[in-house]
Amino acid sequence: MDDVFKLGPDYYRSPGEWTYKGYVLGGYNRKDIFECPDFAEYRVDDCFVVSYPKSGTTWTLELTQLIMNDGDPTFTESAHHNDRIPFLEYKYDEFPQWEGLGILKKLKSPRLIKSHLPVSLFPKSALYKGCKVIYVARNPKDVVVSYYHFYKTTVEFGEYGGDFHDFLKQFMNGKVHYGDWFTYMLEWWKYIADNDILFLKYEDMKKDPRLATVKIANYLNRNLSDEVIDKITEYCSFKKMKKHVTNENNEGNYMRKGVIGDWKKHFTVAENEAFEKIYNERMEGSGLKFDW
Ligand code: PPS
Repeated sequence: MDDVFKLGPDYYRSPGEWTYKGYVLGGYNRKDIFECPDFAEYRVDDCFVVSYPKSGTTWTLELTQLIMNDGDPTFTESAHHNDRIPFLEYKYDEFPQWEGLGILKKLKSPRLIKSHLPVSLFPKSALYKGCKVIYVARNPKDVVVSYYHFYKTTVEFGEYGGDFHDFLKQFMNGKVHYGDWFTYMLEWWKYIADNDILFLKYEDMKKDPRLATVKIANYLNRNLSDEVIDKITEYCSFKKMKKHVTNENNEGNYMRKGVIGDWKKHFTVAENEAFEKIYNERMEGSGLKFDW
């Protein structure tokens, strides 16, 4: 690791943090999801939206839920997104109402599920069953910026009080929830190449949000009119979503800025150079490119 990202032994650890097979996980990640992957009784028409945190998960979930409901926002507007979209591996004493499996079991099919699990920890039964999986990726410089702001404002992360530069070191050393971005991304990327998974990039969604809606609808075999596609896309614009997704507890941290390139306001020149070097080494040969 480049000196720029050298991490001391007293780096930040969030409450209840633990490690499983090399992946750092949060106190809100249930431990039994890996040992007993079948207990959610996955259904063939379940649809997962999977991503490394801060990559556009919430946006993709909202689009997908509206598509599943043919553009009707009644269900979307009925509750905060945490109450209507189960976060599979979430279980936290302070917010028992958001236990992912509890919500999942109450839902009617087809069910929409959020997960940040790396592919090696993802429930195999869901993958073998042929459940739909939509994977959304984002350029990691913007991911780490978004993650830093989320760590600062989120109870489950202990409301991190350090600065961005220390947080970047932790990120580059894989010492944040869900671990090393490069390992996570490359594992999923390999799996995506051989399986029927819809792969989306945050930056493409920003540049052509309507196309993202069309891609998700096609993947889910939903035949929607142009008018409904337009309506869903517009409903999920950053401005509109900020109004209907945030609540008092989470004001600002799910819907912060919603732009490409905010990293330019956070990285120093030296950090950017060191990041580029590591990025090129780690991603070499993957064929995966991002807009920065
Ligand atoms: S989480 O907590 O991991 O589920 O977060 P996630 O939803 O993956 O990522 C949050 C970032 O996505 C931005 N966002 C959007 N950008 C553009 N358009 C829409 N509709 C949208 N919805 C969410 C959100 O603002 C976070 O990025 P940052 O850079 O922090 O603004």
